[in-house]
Amino acid sequence: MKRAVQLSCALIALALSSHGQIVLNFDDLTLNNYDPIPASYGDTLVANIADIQYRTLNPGDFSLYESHLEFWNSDYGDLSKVAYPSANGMVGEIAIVPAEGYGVRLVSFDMAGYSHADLTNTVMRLLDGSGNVLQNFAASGSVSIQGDGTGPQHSTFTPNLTFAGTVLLQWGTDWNVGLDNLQFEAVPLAAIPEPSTWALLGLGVVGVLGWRRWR
Ligand SMILES: [Ca+2]
Ligand SMILES: [Ca+2]
Ligand SMILES: [Ca+2]
Repeated sequence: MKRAVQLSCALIALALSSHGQIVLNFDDLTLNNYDPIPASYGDTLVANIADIQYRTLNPGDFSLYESHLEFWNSDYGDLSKVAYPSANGMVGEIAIVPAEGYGVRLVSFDMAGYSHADLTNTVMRLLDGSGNVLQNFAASGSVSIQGDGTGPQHSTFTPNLTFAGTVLLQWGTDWNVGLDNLQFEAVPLAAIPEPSTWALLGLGVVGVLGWRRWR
């Protein structure tokens, strides 16, 4: 029993360690404003991530509008080379699809308003591959995004969310809010405790304590 608990603790420590993180920043792309972000962009940048996908969605039902995001070089706050939805009023989406046996830890991302403007997202959330909301930043209706230089010239969000499958980031509906510096990594499924695992671990700790007391 004790050995099992130590093993579980070791796996949890692995889940919390940081290694193999990537920052998707679009900075190595040479494109014109309004160009689509290539569908293959970022696919080979990090081990154990099978695919990164870019989409623009309709705002009402989140159905597909176009199978890409667009690229802009500058003036989204102090960010350069950013991604934004392909039409105004739409929702941008990036999907991080892990390889078999892996999940995703989404560490952080930056957003800023064009052109050097403070704006708002009315949609900003993380979802799993089935469309279940994992985290809703706009639960109160909107999220302020910096950009005008009065205060920070961009906003940084640090969800640090680990999930045992595909993670989607959606934001909108103003195409003058751009995304940059999306930081994430692949995490082995074995290192991602599920709620039931936590419960078993708790029982294990109780068991060890009980065993010690009995001794
Ligand atoms: Ca891709
Ligand atoms: Ca960039
Ligand atoms: Ca400001």
